[in-house]
This record gives sequence, C-alpha cells and structure tokens, in this order.
Amino acid sequence: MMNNRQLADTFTLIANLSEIKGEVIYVILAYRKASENLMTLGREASEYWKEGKLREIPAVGKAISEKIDELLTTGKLEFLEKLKQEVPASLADWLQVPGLGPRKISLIWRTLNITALSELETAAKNGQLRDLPGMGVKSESTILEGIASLARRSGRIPLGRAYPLAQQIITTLKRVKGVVAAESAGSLRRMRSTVGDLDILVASKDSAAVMEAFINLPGVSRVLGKGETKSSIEFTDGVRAQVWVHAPEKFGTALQYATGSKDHNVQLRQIALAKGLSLSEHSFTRANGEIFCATEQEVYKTLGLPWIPPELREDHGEVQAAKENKLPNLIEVKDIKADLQTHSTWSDGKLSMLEMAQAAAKRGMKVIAFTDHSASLGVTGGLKMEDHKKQAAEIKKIQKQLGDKILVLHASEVEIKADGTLDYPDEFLATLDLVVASMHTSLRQTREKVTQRTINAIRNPHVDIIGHPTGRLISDREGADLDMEAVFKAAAETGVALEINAHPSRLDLDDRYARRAKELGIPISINTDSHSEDDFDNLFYGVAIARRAWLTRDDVINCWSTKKLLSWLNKKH
Ligand code: DGT
Ligand code: CA
Ligand code: ZN
Repeated sequence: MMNNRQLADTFTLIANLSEIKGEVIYVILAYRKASENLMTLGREASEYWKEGKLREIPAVGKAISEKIDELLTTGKLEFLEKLKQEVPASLADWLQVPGLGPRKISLIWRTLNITALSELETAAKNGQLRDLPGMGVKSESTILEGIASLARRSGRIPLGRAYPLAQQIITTLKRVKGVVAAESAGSLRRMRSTVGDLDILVASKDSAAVMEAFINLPGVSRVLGKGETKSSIEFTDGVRAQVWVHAPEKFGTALQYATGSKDHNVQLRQIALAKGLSLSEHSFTRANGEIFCATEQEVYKTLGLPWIPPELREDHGEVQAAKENKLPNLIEVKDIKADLQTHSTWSDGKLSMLEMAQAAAKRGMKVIAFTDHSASLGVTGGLKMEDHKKQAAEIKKIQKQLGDKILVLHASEVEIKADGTLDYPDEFLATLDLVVASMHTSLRQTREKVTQRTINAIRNPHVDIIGHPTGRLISDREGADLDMEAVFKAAAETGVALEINAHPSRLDLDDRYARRAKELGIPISINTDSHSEDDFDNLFYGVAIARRAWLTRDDVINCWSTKKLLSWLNKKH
C-alpha cells in the first residue's frame, strides 16, 4: 500500500511532467498542492481511503481522489503511465537545474532527443545548445553552472544548520549603519525541520549599504541577484540566502509577507479583501489611501485577528482558530523541567553523569534521566544487566552531591530488537525508574514487521516512552515505513508517551505526527538525547517542532511537576 510520501512524490512527478508537456497552469498547481498536502498530512491517506473520505484531505478534489484511489487499489496509475510515454520521467530532474524551465527543457529534449541529465551536461559542454532558438553561449554556461550547483546542493537544508547560519548573518547585518531591525523570515522563521533557502528581513532606509554587506558575507560563491529591495546569494556549500530590505515603517507588513507560508498569506489577503482592503508586501491599500504597519501585530490587528505565532502559519487551521480566539498557548523552552533521554560515559556519552546532571541543572532542569544504551547496541558500549548495579550505586552517590538541585533517574534506552523483543527481560525493566524503548537497527523491515515491533514495545507494561519513533535521520535516511495510525492507537490505549527527539538530525516525531498524537490524547515527551553539554541546547529545536504541532505545556510530560511525573511513572510500572 502506498504511503503519503509515495503518493506525494507521484503527484509531484505528474506536475513536473505535465509542466514540460505544456499543460495549463492551474492543473499543474492542483497537482502540486495535493502533493504538498499529502506530505504534511498527519494520517495516512490510505486511512481516509478505507473510510471512503479521501475528499476530506485538503486540496483533494474529484480528479485527484480518483487517482489516489487507483494508486491505492492497484499500486499504479494508468494516467501517469500514459504521461510517461509522452514525456520521459527523467526529464523531471532537469527542472531542478537553476535557470532551466519547462519550455527550454521541452525544446532541448524534442530537438536533440536527449533525456538524461548527464546527456544534457554533455550537450552543453559540446556546444550543442547554443544554436537552438532563443538560446546562446550564455544559456549554455548558465545550464552548466546550474548542473554544477545542483550537485553541490543536496536538497533542503536541515534547520540545525540553517538556523545558526542565519543568526550569524543577522548579527552581521545588524551592525550595518542605518539598520533598525533584522530578522529571519520564510520557512526558517516558521521553524520547519528543513528549509529550502534562508530568508532574512531587514528594516533600514539605506538599502544599498545592507545589500553591499550581504553580498560580501564570508563564504559567498555567487550573487544570484542584487536589487533595491531584494538580493540573493549562494554560499560555497550550495546554501542560498536572500535578504529583503524595507523601510522601518513598513517592516511589519514586509516581515509578515516574507514569513509566509504562501497559503497562510492567501488566507490573510482574503480577509483583507472582505474588509475592503488589499494587502501587499508593502502595505494595506484602500480607497482613501494606504495603511503602513511597522510591526506584525499591527498587520494582524488591522485584519481583526490576534497575532499568530510563525510556527503555526501553514494554513492548517490557524486562521480559523485566530478568528475564534482559540489559538493554542504554545509551549516554550522555559516550560521544560525534565530531560528524559540523555547519555553519559556509561555508554556513548562524552561526560560523566555528574557533569551531565550539573549541566542540565544549570539549564533549569529539575529531573534528568540517564538512558544509556542497552547491551545489544554494541557500537555504543551498551550496558549489560550486571553493569546497571554499578550505575545505580553511582547515581546514589551523585544524587547526594547534587542534593535537591536536580533529581537523577536511573533509566535505559532499551533496544527494540529486530525480532520485536526488548533487549532486557521484564523483571529487569521493572527495576528501572524509567524505560525508553527505541529502534536503531533493521529499520527497513516490511511495514507489518516494523509496525508490530513498535507496538510490542508500546504494549510492554514497563515501557514509558518510545524514543525517536520513526528512526528518520534528516537528509540521511527516511524513517521506518511505520503504520503510524496503528502505532498511535496502541499508544493511546496504553498511555505510553511518544518522543519528539530534539536532536536537529532527528526531530522525530515530526510536527504533523506530533499534532496527530496530541489529537488522540497521547502524551508527548521532548528530550534532547544529549551526549555532551552542548547537546542540551538542542531543546530549542524540539520545542520548535512541538510548537508547529500546536502543543501546549499540558501535552508534554517534561513540563509536569516532578511529583506528577513520578506518579505517572509509578502508575505505569
Ligand atoms: P522554503 O524556502 O522552500 O523552505 O519555503 P519558504 O516558505 O521559505 O518559501 P520561499 O523561500 O519560496 O519564500 C519566502 C516567503 O516569501 C514565503 O514564505 C512567502 C513569500 N512568498 C514567496 N512567494 C510567494 C508568492 O508567490 N505569493 C505569496 N503570497 N508569498 C510568497
Ligand atoms: Ca525560504
Ligand atoms: Zn536512540
């Protein structure tokens, strides 16, 4: 059965091939929109399908629901097979080349009869493109540059890399004369787990000075465009950034626009129109003049709405919630009082338990659980059962030194083995304060197997939390092909918590699953999975994902008082 990602990829492919074929734009946009919504859906489309409710998926109308139905029934799509006979599927990759649009692709393909990206590169190198209508030596070199930059750019940028880079850029730009404010915008400000590029907003009356500083940032390899309000650059590692400069009195409107998402902004413009206003990047306009907004608060206020936190601006119901004054009171970093997955030198961590506990206490934690790995994860120096006696004794010792600054829990990150059993027997698990169960191996098992493995762990009465449930590594590997709805069902029944692992290479659960879990009343646990002191700072990313999932303090067990947390753990054991 196809999962959401496979369905989304199919519709993106259809959109791309249709574009090269020359299909009308609104049809292409409909496919793209459906693909996007499938990617961000909290439940599998196949679940809606079983209930006969495909049309309830946003942006899925009659034509697309019929295609999903065919794909789920047969695993294939006649329409796509026909389309591929008209337009070879490998041409879709060409659209990724900067500077190459569908019309040129169609022209090159039809004239030279080439379909592979490597053939395109050869043709450009051999000077075969310059004589095609509308092209020249310049377009040849643009295409070659585009192919080279595509090779450097390996897809979207992980938030953990984009965020610190943007902070550096912002710090530099704030020092430029005349700059009143500088802030991130786009998907970065919305804290998506990956971003396409970095968008930065600057308030200044002297745009030229900002642009000059921007294109001269260290590590810039190319200037993609330089203008009065907007400039774009590419760094040597392929990361792209753009800056928008606006006068301080328009900063609110500009920031709101550049933060997006596009779909959120469409909603706002509709509200504006209903009030007889037109909202642009610069201002509101109405019959008798313009309204400028220096802050975002004023933009939303003009629309009769409370300010909406950027993490919610995905057109996932936030505008309606704002209208009804039902926006969630989103969780913040300072609400987190416990870190329930950390590692010490007892397994693969870099610091002793005492050092880790002190570092956590310094960051305001009241509870820390040491979840050193269990034995079967050999590479991490996992603990055998007998090792735990010694670890327990050391915990007792350091607890005396720490006093009531922070409570140390003796826990374990127990491996869910490939056969679905846990690494320690139940009698032993019962002796621990807390059990996190996770998978690190055999993630590519069939959906049935890997789902059953996770459910076994959830149904074990000693397991409290499932660590990084899907096992995805952002930009390295996809998560296991879990039947998430089945996992959620088991977790809801047993009251086991699911983790949002805050490490920026994981961010697992992601926001759409975390939101679905909340809907089903499943407790969430946000943990840093720290192996060193700096890792504790990753909490910020985990909380960002939780905010994108609409989570409040009450949804997250790490925010509870020590008393409530301990009584929850006791009840489970
Ligand atoms: P990304 O970079 O792919 O992760 O996604 P975003 O959301 O950062 O999108 P990007 O970088 O293409 O554009 C930055 C912002 O600019 C976006 O969040 C909203 C605004 N924007 C861009 N294109 C359009 C558009 O066609 N219409 C509207 N209303 N806003 C746009
Ligand atoms: Ca962006
Ligand atoms: Zn782990």
